[in-house]
Amino acid sequence: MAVTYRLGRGALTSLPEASRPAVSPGSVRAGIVHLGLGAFHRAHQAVFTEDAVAASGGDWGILGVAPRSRDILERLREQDGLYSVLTVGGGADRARAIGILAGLGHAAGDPHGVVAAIADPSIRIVSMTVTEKAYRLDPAGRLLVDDDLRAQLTGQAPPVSVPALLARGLIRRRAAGGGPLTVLCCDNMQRNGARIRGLVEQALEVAGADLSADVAFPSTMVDRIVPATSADHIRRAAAALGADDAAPVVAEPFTQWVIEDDFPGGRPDWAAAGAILTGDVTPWETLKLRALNGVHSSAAYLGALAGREFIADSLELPGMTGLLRRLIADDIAPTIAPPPGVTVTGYGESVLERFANRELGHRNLQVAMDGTQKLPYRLLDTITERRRAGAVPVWGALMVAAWMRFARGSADGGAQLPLDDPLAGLIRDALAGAPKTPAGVVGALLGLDAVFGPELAGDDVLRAELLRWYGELDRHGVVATVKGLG
Ligand code: CS2
Repeated sequence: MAVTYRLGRGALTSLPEASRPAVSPGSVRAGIVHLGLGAFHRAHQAVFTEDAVAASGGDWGILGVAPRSRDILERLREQDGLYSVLTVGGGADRARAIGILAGLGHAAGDPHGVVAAIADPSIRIVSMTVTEKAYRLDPAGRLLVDDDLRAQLTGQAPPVSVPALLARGLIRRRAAGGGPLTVLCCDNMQRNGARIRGLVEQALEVAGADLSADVAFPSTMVDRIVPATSADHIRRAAAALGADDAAPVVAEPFTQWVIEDDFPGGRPDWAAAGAILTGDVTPWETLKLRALNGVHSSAAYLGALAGREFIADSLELPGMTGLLRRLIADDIAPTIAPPPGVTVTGYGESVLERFANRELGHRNLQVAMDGTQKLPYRLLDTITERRRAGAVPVWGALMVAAWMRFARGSADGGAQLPLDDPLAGLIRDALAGAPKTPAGVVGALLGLDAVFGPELAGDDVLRAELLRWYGELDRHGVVATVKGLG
């Protein structure tokens, strides 16, 4: 009988050669504190960083901090910080163990330990993938400071939130002469660097401090589809690896990272790992947020309403790819000046191919969650720009109407849809106080200032278009509506 090993340092020599980490685990000292140990970071930045260190060296190990969940920490601890990335689609499964984690931390359990790590002079980058909602920003980009956050910022409560960890970490670092630092946001938000700078400045102000000149906030565009790991993925990772792994992540073959090159404390040689270092990320991030994420969310809302489980199923609805192509060509493309050598429609085609990767098992509901946080960057910016140009973004409006139907909490067939969103309470209150007619629902949701803002809410042309689509979806359902459009 074959012996099954558990992934860990002791099992490395038993792994197939192609599955072994590119660096020797534990041999690389930490130079990066990363907040957010979720699947995306482990399949993206961690891989780029391991490859960069393997190519060019440097003390750039990652101290991975889980904000809340202890579960992932325990699994990783039992495996000496090792986990595998299972790449699926376009051929046989491939699993590779990653050994760049140099330590593990827990923000909820030991916030002061995380603050101390941020202040440590050997750390020169603090990066994060904590999802949009963790930044507590309003649509205008202002930090929402409530009593709880104020207490965290002023030292009356433990700094467990992301703004408080950053602010208190920077204050302590400055006092200790920790040296230059880069704060690197790797979440899907437009101008993510500038946004985090604004957030940190505001948080420091509340804490009675200011930002030292040697902290940089470059923007980044991150891209790799990394769905939640399923039991099937765990089995497949073990088969590809020849060892059991309790913390694998699954990803598509494609990966891309575009980074604004502003690192006063130095950085790993990410270019050697295939990242693009540039002076201006804006064309890349606009392209990605609108032509990938905007299209992803659209497919997710329509697919979920039609009762489909996975993104790949949504794409198979008759008319769907044709409709998404129209969204890209008619509404999104005119708002984008793409990077040199890239066309928006060509990019859109590659995106649709990636979404069709059935092996990923990417659930519509996963992409649909946190809609109020995602919609602004993904669809509403496109709509705002088209309206300012005097155009009617017909397809964009359909997608927002689909979100509005999704927010009601039931699919076309009557099945319940969970509303997993930090503003779920506000949405429910708004809907409860409105007539159950299309005009009632559209009006109530457009009135959510935290999502739409006055410009869109006051736009009668957009309101009429939303109402028209909402009515179509209400009368005919997604399947019939999409079939007639693609
Ligand atoms: C997705 C993204 O879950 C979602 O909202 O749209 O996570 C998407 O898979 C990545 O941004 C791709 O890089």
